[in-house]
Amino acid sequence: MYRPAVVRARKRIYLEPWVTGLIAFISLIVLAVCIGLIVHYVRYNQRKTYNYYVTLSFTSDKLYDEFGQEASKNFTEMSQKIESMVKNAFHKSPIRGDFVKSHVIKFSQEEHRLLAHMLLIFRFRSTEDLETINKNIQRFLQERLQDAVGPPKVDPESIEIKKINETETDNYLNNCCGTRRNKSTNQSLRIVGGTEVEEGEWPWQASLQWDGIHRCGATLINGTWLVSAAHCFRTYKDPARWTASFGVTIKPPKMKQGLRRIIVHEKYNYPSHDYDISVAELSRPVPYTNTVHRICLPDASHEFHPGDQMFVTGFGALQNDGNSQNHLRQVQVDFIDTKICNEPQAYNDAITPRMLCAGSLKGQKDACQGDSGGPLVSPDARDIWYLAGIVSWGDECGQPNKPGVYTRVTAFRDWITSKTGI
Ligand code: 4AZ
Repeated sequence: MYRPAVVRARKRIYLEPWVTGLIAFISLIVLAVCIGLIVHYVRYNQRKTYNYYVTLSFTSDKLYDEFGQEASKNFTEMSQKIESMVKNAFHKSPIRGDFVKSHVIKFSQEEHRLLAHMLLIFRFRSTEDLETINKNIQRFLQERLQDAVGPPKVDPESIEIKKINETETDNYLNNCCGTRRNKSTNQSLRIVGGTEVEEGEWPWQASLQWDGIHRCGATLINGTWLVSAAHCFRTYKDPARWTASFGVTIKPPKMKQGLRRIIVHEKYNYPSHDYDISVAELSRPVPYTNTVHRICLPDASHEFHPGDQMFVTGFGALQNDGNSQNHLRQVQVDFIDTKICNEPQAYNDAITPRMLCAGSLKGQKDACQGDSGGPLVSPDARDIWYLAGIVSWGDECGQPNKPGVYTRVTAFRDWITSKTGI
């Protein structure tokens, strides 16, 4: 059956020009309000870092001589107590969310007063007024430290705070031993095949080069002295042909310096590798920067334990008899008890009291050729890093039951002082 097609006429809506104008106007206003709100939200939530240099006087049951020396156990204990008192002072204040950290950089003794010098770091919303912020910080410190239980006991009236810029803060931190700026969270399994590190992660690492070719690692312990292994200098002795480079790549380096003097331990023994330690003096001091500065040396009495976090770093080979690397690598290793390391299936009593073992009994986490002389490091509770060992020897690299063997730095703490004054 035939059905006629139904053709519908389309209706067109014509808006009056003033209605179109009104809609456009309202749309523009809505858009402007949205942009305004977004800008306000971003600006309000953007936080800016504010750094302060704070000095405060305190009384203690300990004498200055007992805790004044940087990186000593007593220095760390006193710093930790004062840092947590300050942290707690802000934790009970309205600016607790803005507090980032407190860091003692040194102690001093002036006119029978003990002074702690510290950095305070905050992140405030950028809308807040500087004057008010400064006043509040001073007020909270004075009020809350008055009630803080000691020892040490802080004199609230003595607190002085001064705003400092980022460069000044960096300079203070770079002058402290064992501080790190750039910390990546990705952990590699081993130098053998592990990940490359970022600039500034291990700022004390040096590469020792003979006639421009990487031979060994070393660790910066102050502006002019490096610690390394004795065996690095067994056949290559002339300091004039050695250079030390700094930075995460050997080529190009961040800094390069000649060696003036090499001191090898008098009792170094080959092939047992006992007393495998040396110190080398740079021909000129290296200026401390975010990417080049010194590590802390542990007290002679310090004991590292299984379970302590440890890393070894180096430009060494990725596998036994492999080539050295241009880019620095890291590996997290476990401290291994000497008793276990001396068992027959491991090193069968070859580990002397001047050595320590680290790696993994399962293998794989290890240093290798070219890492020799470089640092095995461990952090304390304040996240300050210490030199625990010097890459020394091992049976190949990454083998099961054959962990890396390191020179035990605590056994040479006094020897290092006798040669370098550090
Ligand atoms: C070396 O020959 C070497 N697996 C360094 C470290 C280790 C082995 C050898 C540890 O420089």
